[in-house]
Amino acid sequence: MEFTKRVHWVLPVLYISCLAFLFNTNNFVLVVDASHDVFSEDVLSLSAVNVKKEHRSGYHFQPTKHWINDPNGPMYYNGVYHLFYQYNPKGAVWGNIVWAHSVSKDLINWKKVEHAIFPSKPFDKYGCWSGSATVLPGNKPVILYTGIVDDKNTQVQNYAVPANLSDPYLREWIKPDNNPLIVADKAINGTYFRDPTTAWLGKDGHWRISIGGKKNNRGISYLYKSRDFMHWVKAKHPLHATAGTGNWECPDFFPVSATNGLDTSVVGPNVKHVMKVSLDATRFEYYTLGSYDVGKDRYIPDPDMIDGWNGLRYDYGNFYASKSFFDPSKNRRILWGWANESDSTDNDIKKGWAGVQLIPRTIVLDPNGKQLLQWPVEELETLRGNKVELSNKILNKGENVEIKGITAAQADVDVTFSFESLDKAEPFDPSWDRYDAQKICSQKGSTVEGGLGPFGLLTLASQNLEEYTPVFFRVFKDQDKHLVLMCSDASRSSIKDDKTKMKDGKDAYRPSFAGFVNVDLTEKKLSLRSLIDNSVVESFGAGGKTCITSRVYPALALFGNAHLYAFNNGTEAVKIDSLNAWTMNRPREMNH
Ligand SMILES: *[C@@H]1O[C@H](CO)[C@@H](O)[C@H](O)[C@H]1NC(C)=O
Ligand SMILES: *[C@@H]1O[C@H](CO)[C@@H](O)[C@H](O)[C@H]1NC(C)=O
Ligand SMILES: *[C@@H]1O[C@H](CO)[C@@H](O)[C@H](O)[C@H]1NC(C)=O
Ligand SMILES: *[C@H]1O[C@@H](CO)[C@H](O)[C@@H](O)[C@@H]1NC(C)=O
Repeated sequence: MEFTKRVHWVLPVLYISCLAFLFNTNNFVLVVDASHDVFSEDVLSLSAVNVKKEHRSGYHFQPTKHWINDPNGPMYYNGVYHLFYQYNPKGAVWGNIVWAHSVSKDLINWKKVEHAIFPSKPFDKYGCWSGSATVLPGNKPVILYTGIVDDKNTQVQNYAVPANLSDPYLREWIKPDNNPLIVADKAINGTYFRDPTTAWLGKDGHWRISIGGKKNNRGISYLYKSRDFMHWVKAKHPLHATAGTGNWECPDFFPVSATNGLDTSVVGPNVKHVMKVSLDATRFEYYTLGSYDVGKDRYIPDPDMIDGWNGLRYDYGNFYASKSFFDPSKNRRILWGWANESDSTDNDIKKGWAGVQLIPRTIVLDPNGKQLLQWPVEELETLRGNKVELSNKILNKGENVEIKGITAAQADVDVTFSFESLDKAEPFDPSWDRYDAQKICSQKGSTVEGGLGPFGLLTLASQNLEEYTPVFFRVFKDQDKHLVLMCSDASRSSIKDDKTKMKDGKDAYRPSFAGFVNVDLTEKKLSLRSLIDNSVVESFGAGGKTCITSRVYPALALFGNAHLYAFNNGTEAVKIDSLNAWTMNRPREMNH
């Protein structure tokens, strides 16, 4: 993807080579609707002298310093997982992007190897942007990525192959001279033409890929076909397109089942397909479930799917530019997503780093056929250390219980709440926008007393609750059904006020992220798992039906001073049926 924004700030000329100005936001100048965040050379290459440890992740993937964004080309090859990612080797802002490369045998311990792809040829001289890997028959991996060929952001699609297939880590990648493989034709605006998917093989023996873009305000997933992977022809119709959605970045298209992962080429009467796009306009990721008409080579969302800004999201928080891959060693599909900082650019530069990759998630089809279920890969459990348990604990209105005995700043907590009745659920105000869960959560936060809920966890809490990030449920009654709202609310996450620091001049970005949970309440239970990691709170509601990630920067709840509570602020008592919480250890090896 391209790091674009609605509103862009560039540095004025006087600012260049004057580092003192870096921390003074007044020197930023507003430029509306440019295509890029533009930084001067000095900022692009500014290496923090001391990388700040505060708020760095303990077990989420993060390089030792500098900027990262999209995960690229994840794959499993000969017993090794490969993660490539967009990386600025020179500073903590977007720019100078290369494909950094790390390898792992367990998705948890990562070893950094040489950058795999970096600008060096006419077909990628101005940038090596996102793409995907495909393992071709004969066990031959190939990467497709977007190259930038000029200073106008013109995009083409290139390929790269390993220099030595016997190297277990595939350290070196070659970009052959017959690149670029695909250039935009006249019908395509070449500045909206990027992020090729993993290829899938049709019954006709032709490979297919999709590439994201837009025409006017219509988001498009272009379709290209090839017999030999080298010569690509645009199909008559796109794979999919939707009016009014704006530019599509990082499309992902793959089959799913309710039991296990499927290789990207699998089709069949009992297979559903997922079409995911990253919408540049909202900076969230949306998906629909549907069918792939192999005859017409078109994707058709199921009739009950919302195909647009009100649709299902992978995650209702800081989660973007994700990419999935099939892991044949465990027959599963794994999803990687990037979480940007909610911090200001000034703070990112001071910290010396920006961005983490979230914990890889296994994705399957919910047995109800209406959505996906996401769950942290099982390997994460190898990092679990000290454990505490709690069960059958009643929480009356206004009560909370501290979960002691773990490192609350770096923890995995899995809790199931139950309640006796749904009668006290508050009425759902008909004037609320059913699709703006975030707004409802910002009005009905954890401190606003309710009927059934709010109840959940207070993560990264300071001792006297001056700051905390609550992750909680609130149940509403809407005519004949109940609506379950899940919130991950950053609005009280830090007592430190950095209002002046946001580059758009707004208050610090502390959103009350929220989504609804399509869950059956017959058993009167709701479960919640949160992965807490210093500045990351990554949560999974009802077994992964609704996921929300928040990035937060506590001033008090740091390291050993962080606390974890379970709470209830609804008039209906809730019971903690069971709660298991673990201190999370650091991986032995993490990309150093
Ligand atoms: C390829 O990798 C293998 C295994 O690391 C190594 O033994 C061999 O020397 C490499 N070949 C070349 C041409 O570098
Ligand atoms: C392509 O998009 C860019 C960026 O919005 C715009 O400046 C340019 O005019 C477009 N080109 C064409 C041929 O429409
Ligand atoms: C519960 O509600 C009370 C009263 O509004 C408030 O003071 C308290 O902070 C709330 N608890 C939490 C955990 O938000
Ligand atoms: C992450 O950062 C916040 C604050 O700057 C922006 O508002 C988001 O749009 C951004 N998200 C992505 C995916 O870039």
